[in-house]
Formats: sequence, C-alpha cells, structure tokens
Amino acid sequence: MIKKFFFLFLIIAGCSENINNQKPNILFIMSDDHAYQAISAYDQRLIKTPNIDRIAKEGMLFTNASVTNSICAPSRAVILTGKHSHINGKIDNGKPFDTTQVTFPQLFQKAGYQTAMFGKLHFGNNPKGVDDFLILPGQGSYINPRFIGRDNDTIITGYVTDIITDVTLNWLDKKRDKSKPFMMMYLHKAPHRPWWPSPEKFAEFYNKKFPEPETLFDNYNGRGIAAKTAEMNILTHMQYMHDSKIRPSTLESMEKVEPEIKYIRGESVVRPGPNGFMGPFNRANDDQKRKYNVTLDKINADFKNNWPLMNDKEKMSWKFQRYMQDYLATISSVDDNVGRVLNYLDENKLSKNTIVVYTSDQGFYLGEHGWFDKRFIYDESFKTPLLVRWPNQIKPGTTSDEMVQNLDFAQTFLEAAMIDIPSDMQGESLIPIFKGQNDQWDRESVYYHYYEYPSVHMVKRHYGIVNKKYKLVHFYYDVDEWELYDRENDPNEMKNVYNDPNYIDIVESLTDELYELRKKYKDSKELDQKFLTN
Ligand code: SGN
Ligand code: CA
Repeated sequence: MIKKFFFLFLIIAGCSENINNQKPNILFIMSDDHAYQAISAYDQRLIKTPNIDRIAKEGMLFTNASVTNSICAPSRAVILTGKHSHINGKIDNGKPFDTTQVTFPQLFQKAGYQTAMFGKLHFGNNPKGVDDFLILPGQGSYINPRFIGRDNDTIITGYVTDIITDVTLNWLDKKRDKSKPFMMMYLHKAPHRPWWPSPEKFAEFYNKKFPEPETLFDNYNGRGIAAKTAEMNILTHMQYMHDSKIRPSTLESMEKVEPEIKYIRGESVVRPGPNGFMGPFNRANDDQKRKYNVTLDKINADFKNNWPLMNDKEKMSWKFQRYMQDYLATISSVDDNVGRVLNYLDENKLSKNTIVVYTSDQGFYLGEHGWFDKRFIYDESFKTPLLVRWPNQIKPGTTSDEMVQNLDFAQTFLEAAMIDIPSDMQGESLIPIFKGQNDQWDRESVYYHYYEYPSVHMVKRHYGIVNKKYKLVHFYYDVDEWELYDRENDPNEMKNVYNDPNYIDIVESLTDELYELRKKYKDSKELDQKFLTN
C-alpha cells in the first residue's frame, strides 16, 4: 500500500516538474560598470573570475554585445522596456523613469511567473511588475547600505555585494512559490565608483600590481574635441580622497610639500568634484573601520612618502594601480557571490531549467585612453559583457560575435517564456543565436545615442552606427563633428579617418545607413532638439 502511494506520488511530482519545465526560470545577473576587460572569460590579464566564467563555459560568450546608451539608468530602462532611450524617455540619469512605460517584468508577472528584483535599479522610483523587491536608493552605498523595500525601508549591516546576494538567495529559498517559474533580477552595485571593496578584498588587492593598457598615456591626437574635453582622465580628473582613498589628514600634512595639493583634494581643474569624501568609509562601524584602516594606513604612508618624488607619468601609473586594486577587488566579491548563486541553483536542481545571464549596464574604461568612466561609443564603454547559460538550448563553450544589444533582452526572455511580445519593442530575440541558427539573425549594425551633457565627466552628446568593421559617430550640441573608426585596422580607435580620402565610400554608405537606422528606430533631429530643452 505504502509502495503504491509512493509511486503515485512520484508520478504526480514528475508531472508537475514537467509542467514547470516548459517555462524556464530567468536569472538576470547585472553588475554596474563591469568592464569586459575584467572578466577572465574575455581577458586574462587583470583578474580571474572563475564563477562568472562558468556561465560561458557552460553556455555562450558574446564578444560584440553592446548598449544603446552607455550610462546606468538609461541602460536599465532600455533593458526593461526593450525600447531605445528616445522612445522610453529615460535619456539620462537625471529625471525619474516614466512608470507608465510597460516593462518586461510586468508581462512575466501577468503570465504567472514569480518575479523579484534585488539590488541597484537607479530609477528614482520603485519597480513595477515584481512580487518582491529590495532596491538601493539611487546609487546606494557599499557599506551598511540602506534599502527601499516593498513593505518598508531598512539598513542592513555588511558589505553590499554580500547583502544583495543574501536577500536574493533568501527569496529563492524561502519566499517564492516553488510551484511557479521565476524571473529574478539580481543587480549588483559593484564595481561602481568609488570602488570600495570589502575590508578583506581591500587588503588582498592592495598588494597586487596590474599591467597598464597600451593607451594609458593617450594624448587624444587623432580624435576630435569630444575626446579631448572629456573629464575622465585618471591623472587629471580622478580624485585623491574620493577615488584613491587618501585621507584628508594625509593631504593636510603634505600641504607645504605639494604645491598642487588643492587640486589633489578633489577640486578638479574644471569643475568641483563629488562631495562626501570617503563616503563609504564614514558609514562603517568601529569594527569595520578598524579593518579598513590597516590597508588605508599603508596606502596613505606610500602616498605621503612617494608622491612628492614622482613625475606626471609616475603619478598616472600610481593612480592607475590604486584604481585597479580597488575596482578589481570589488569584482572579486561579485565573482564569489555569483558562485554562491550558481551553487544554489545546482544544489536545488534548478540549473537545468534556468536561463542565467551575466551582463553589466555598460562597459567601463580601465585606463584605456587614460580614462575611467564610460558614456562614449568607443569600444570599452559601448561594449558590455554578456554570458548566457541555458542547458539543452545553448551548446556549452560557444562564442558569438553577433552585434547584440541590451535592447534585445526583453524580447529574448519573453520568447523563452512563451509570453506574447508587444509589437512596439525595438530589439530582437537572441534565441536563434542561442540555438546556433545564425541564418535567422540578419542584423549587421546597431544604433547608439548618448545624451547626458553637460554633466559630470563632460562627454558630449553623440549618436552613431556600429558594425563589425566600422564605427561612424556624430558629436553634436555645442560641436558638429563626425568621426569614423576602422575597427579591424585600428582596434584601439586612435585615429579618426572620417576625412581620409580612402574612406570616402565607406563614409557615404554608412551615413546613409545611419539615417536609415534613425528612421527605423524612430529617432530624429526633432527629438534631439526636444531632449536638448527638456
Ligand atoms: C556618479 C559618479 C560618476 C558616474 C556617475 C554615473 N561619481 O556621479 O563617476 O559617472 O555616477 O554613473 S561618484 O564619484 O559620485 O561616484 S552611473 O553608473 O550611475 O551611470
Ligand atoms: Ca553603470
């Protein structure tokens, strides 16, 4: 009798498994400002990220994934709506997201999925279409962060990357209805500026030395006004207190030794720097401060002893190392935590039926062209990491160089979940690429449009078209400059060949194509004008 019941139970359990199996779970992992150069699946030179790499090893690595507008909140709005910035209205980090826009989590929720979002959203309002959420207010804090919850706000003691993972795992394990498929958005704040690691990683990475990129000492000859006037150079715009973690007392004590000390204090040459020196540190409790101080003491002693003896080239190298130590330390925590979540999926037999995506809201400069930050259509900020695992659908260990974008996520997830795709979404489902059916993918070029200017880092407004071989860009607003890059012959994008007679035909055909793309995506001069005044 007991045996009979047991078999009956097995059959029923098996059936309900099957029903669930038809609809895959989605685990969307996104970090903030994570450069593909800092993922070992892409580049071995800076850091090992074994857990993130696992997603590509067991799935697909995209080498030409990009964003449509390389800045935080606009990228998130593109992802959630499947529409370009000029259509969803979120063109820059400034005004709040228009919550009358339809986002894909709402469609998942309506279709019976369990939905949740944990971490950084940066919309200025709460997410719609999620059963549960806990998000950072604005940029959020690295240490003992405050969160906005569905029911109430809370401050959680600890390091932000660990905490976002804890709440994600808690929801997966204890809070969701396990009879339904889930769509989870697990969104890290790291490695965003000012790159504050956990105390342990801070100590570990302070001892490391990293290779400099070829273009660290770029003088921007060969490019236009936009590259020359951007304020994101490591030597001239990165701030000693806020970014390099030099204490005010160290600077005070060096005041007489160092004539440019005022500028070192964070008063950048052109515009005042961010307030809140060592903001994250000031949120730490005594125990946390004690741990951070061990490394801060070493950094400050080194700065005090060696800085006055350095020339500009050495100062650039010193600041680059400090930058990499902290930036990569925050990524090491992200990687550890991604490992925790992947292990949870394995241990709970969820891996097989879950699409795991790892991406960033955009790329980032790790010293290329002497820069930090993003915004430009140039490769390091235009491209973004993308690794996708979907067992039985994606062949493990595969790579795709198709021109895919963050614009494509919404449609991809909806198709995977067999939910109707609204006809006004502007991307394409990536599923044919996942399945290796590249003949069903015919996109050759993508459209880009960046707006946030004048603003921090002073990157001028521009739009452009990119295909595998070329990149054509129009900088506008207070300039009217065109640039063309030959991506195959000049992968570092050092030479604008727009006026080179050898490229006349390319310029002509790409300009036509660019205007076709603007038409296709419903962007226009009138809209550019509208966004200048709004
Ligand atoms: C802050 C940062 C900038 C960064 C913007 C946008 N300064 O203002 O360096 O470009 O955010 O970043 S900070 O020193 O205060 O961190 S985004 O990822 O939100 O778009
Ligand atoms: Ca970002």
